[in-house]
Amino acid sequence: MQRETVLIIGANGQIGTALLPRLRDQFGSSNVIAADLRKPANDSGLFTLLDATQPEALTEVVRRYRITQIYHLAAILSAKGESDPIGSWNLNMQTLLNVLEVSRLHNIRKVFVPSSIAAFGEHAPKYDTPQNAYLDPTTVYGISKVAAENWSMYYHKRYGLDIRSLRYPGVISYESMPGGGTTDYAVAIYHAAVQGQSFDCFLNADTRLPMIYMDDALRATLELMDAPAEQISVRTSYNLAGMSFTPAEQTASIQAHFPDFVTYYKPDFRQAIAESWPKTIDDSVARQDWGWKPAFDLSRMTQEMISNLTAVYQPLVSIP
Ligand code: NAD
Ligand code: AKB
Repeated sequence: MQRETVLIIGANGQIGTALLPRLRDQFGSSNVIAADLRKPANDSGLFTLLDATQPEALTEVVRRYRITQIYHLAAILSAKGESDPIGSWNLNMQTLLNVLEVSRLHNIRKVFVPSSIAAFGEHAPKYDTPQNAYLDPTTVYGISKVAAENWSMYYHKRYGLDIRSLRYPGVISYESMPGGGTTDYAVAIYHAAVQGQSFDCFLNADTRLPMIYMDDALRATLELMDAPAEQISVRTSYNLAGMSFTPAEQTASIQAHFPDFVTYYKPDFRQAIAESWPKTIDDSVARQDWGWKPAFDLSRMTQEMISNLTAVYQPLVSIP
């Protein structure tokens, strides 16, 4: 079997922080190289500084470590992207095109480039949004995801690149804070609850969105990447579902643990973004092709988030 050497670009982000240890378990620590704009504070594994907008720098890393697989996680997310549309487009597209080109020129065996529920817009059905729904996103982030899906398909068809992708819902995790998305509230709410604080939610109480617990998101990623190529029928990006809930339902699930917990609803510009996205996702193609099945529902996720964040905050709270 060929030895694999894996590069994770954007390794310090919300997903990279949690994916890195899983890839180290799978491939061995000396075969996984984390790359980002800044060095992580609490990780002593193999790391290289990399600005993935710079093609020569990316090529140098791929050559130096003899990379065979790339997980490309660097991006500007939906809410942050709206403060600088052209800058966000440039970053999202330049890093993607650099990854595609270096992969083509250096015979990278497998590439993972995530998409998002943000690829959908006003004319996709809001419930059970199908795999092949119309894609007319309202954010620059969503536009960049649709473009990335099409570029991925192009490199697969034209050059035979084995590139795979998931349309992640909002990912919820305790390992690190999310990086500027519309679904960030669904992580921040747990941090407030565990610290005994109330929570100001930037979406309305009844705004239903598709979400997924990090554990499920990572398992989906690794299962997709491990699936035999002939089972992959979608080379744009697979719909992926975990659960769907509203801020009010999430608040109620937290109140089962902290009865006094209160959420105040103060919608801002992110409300319009959330309303343009699906409410529930039909992921039947992923289920059929490579056997996807989520394990976490809202109450199980809430239990895990509270238990893990309590372990994080307890020592801090008890310091006099
Ligand atoms: P994040 O914002 O938390 O992390 C992105 C990382 O990329 C950061 O550490 C950042 O420093 C790094 N980065 C930015 N520009 C870079 C550059 N030029 N060169 C190298 N690194 C750079 O994002 P995330 O939440 O971890 O998301 C990872 C991927 O998954 C993104 O493509 C995102 O669109 C996608 N996704 C995430 C979610 C979610 O809920 N987290 C949902 C859907 C899709
Ligand atoms: C965001 O809210 O921008 C991300 C996503 C769903 O892509 N979490």
